[in-house]
Amino acid sequence: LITALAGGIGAARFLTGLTQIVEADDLSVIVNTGDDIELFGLHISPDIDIITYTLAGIVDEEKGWGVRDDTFCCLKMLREFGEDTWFGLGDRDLATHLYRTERLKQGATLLQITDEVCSVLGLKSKILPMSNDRFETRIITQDGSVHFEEYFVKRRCEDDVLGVEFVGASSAEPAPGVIDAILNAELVVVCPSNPIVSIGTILSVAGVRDALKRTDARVVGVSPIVAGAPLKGPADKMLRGLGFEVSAYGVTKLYLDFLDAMVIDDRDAALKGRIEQLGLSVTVTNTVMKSLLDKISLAKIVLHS
Ligand code: FO1
Repeated sequence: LITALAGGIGAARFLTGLTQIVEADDLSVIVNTGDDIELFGLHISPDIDIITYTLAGIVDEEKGWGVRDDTFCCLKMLREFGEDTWFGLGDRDLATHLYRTERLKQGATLLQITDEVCSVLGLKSKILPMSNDRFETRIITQDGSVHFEEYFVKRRCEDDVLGVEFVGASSAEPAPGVIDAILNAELVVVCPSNPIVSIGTILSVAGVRDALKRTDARVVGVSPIVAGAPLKGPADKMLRGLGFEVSAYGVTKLYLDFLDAMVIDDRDAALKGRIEQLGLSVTVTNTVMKSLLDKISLAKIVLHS
């Protein structure tokens, strides 16, 4: 049994490789819900959808999010009505948000709805929202606090990150199955996702960090930072803004209390000794996943780290 901790695009790429070499029903993925946002009255769970669409083989691979070949007619019409349409909601993708919102109104939990969507899309792996409870990541900028997606998409990560807020973290319970997925796994993989706003959110949910420390599973991290920068997204700005070293070493230190091994990129080979001195084993390999072969090779290395 393998359990992965995942954010959005980086994790989805890695999991594409992993699902080529392990049985899909041996895999559970605990997904960040801190990016969840309400727009036009709809509950949107960007990371859950990215992982679901990717594992279902329907993601728009070029963008890394949304449904392949989607159209944007609804959004265009909303724009004509004068609405602010900074978040790209495709027509097929909107069906997921409409369904989720309707089911939430009927009293279903995020986990139940995720199960339903996965079942319709034929997914064999278990996708677990980190929590059924409201959780919202907000970024403190010079203009005040903004929702993570507003910082990320609307403001294009241009603000300096003065702080990060996890609204709801103190009361968020892990979704049913999250703690068991960590405790019952043989391997836990911390995907190459943003250590603050994708993995940090999951770690802030009650009991998750403790389960990672207690589990007998081997816990392996994959660094999302390569040669001092993330391949995509604002992880460098965030780490720097919060006073952490922007490197595979800095990421390792954030996970040190529960990690057994770390996988870092060839370009960071010089950091191997320093990370090993923290007391864990380090594998150096290509972590930049361009082709399917890159994804599979990395997954194989992680399985044997
Ligand atoms: N990312 C963007 O850069 N621009 C968008 O307009 C956008 C829309 C979007 C819609 C649905 C969805 O599931 C994801 C979407 N994303 C978009 C990706 C998302 O903002 C981020 O990649 C994650 O939240 C970070 O993990």
